[in-house]
Amino acid sequence: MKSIFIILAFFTGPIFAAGGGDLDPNDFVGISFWLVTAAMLAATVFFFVERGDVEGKWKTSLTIAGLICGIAFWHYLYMRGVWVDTGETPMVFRYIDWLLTVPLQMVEFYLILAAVTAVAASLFWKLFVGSLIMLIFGYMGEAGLMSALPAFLIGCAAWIYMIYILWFGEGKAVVTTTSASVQTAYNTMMWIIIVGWAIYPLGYVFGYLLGTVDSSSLNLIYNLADFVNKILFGLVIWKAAMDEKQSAYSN
Ligand SMILES: *C/C=C(C)/C=C/C=C(C)/C=C/C1=C(C)CCCC1(C)C
Repeated sequence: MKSIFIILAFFTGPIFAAGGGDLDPNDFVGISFWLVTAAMLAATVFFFVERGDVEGKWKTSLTIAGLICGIAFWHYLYMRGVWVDTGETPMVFRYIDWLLTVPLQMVEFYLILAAVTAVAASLFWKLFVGSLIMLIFGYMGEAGLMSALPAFLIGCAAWIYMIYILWFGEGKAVVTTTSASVQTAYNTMMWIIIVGWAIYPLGYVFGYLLGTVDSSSLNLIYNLADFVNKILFGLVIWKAAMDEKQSAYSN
């Protein structure tokens, strides 16, 4: 019953969203906005419905995965509108979305660890500050508040710092002692942060660092990146929860 309300709420959401109803069939960037919007909605519903089917300690993680995709869905409705109506990059919506969803992904990392072991809150705060620095400098570079290249390099340094913390720092030390499914989830999330997240700076390079500003490449690559990183990230957690349930039954 509860899930029916959730599904209804998400299907009525678009009524309140911005315009941009006329999609040009040749506008492949606009179409990518449209596709990712639909995928985010589907993923949101999926994570909220599946939440009821996993063990207690995974429930909050799936809730957060659903929130991340739901927040992105909401922003994509508007981003598509800006792109279709003006042909311009919906930069402010994009960064507001990231500012909300990236810290939530850091909460996910923290929860996965906290579900199985004692983990210092400082781990979360380091990741949180790292992600803020990465996004603030990315924004300054894109908005022209700072030269594109130095802003990019500082953003990359913050990203690498986060990888370091998770791979060699507190994160790694704790996860070696935990259950197999948690360990697999953690490692896969690590690879998403390294390989999946690398798509974003790639978008920035194509968008801003090759001479002229190329908003088509920028938005196309960012849309692909969001699709991979938000949906896949949640699916990894969902799969770990399912694997653990399976092995509990077979014991
Ligand atoms: C759901 C949204 C996510 C996971 C957004 C992630 C964004 C990034 C990893 C952005 C990275 C950037 C750099 C590493 C350098 C500066 C430019 C950015 C902000 C695009």
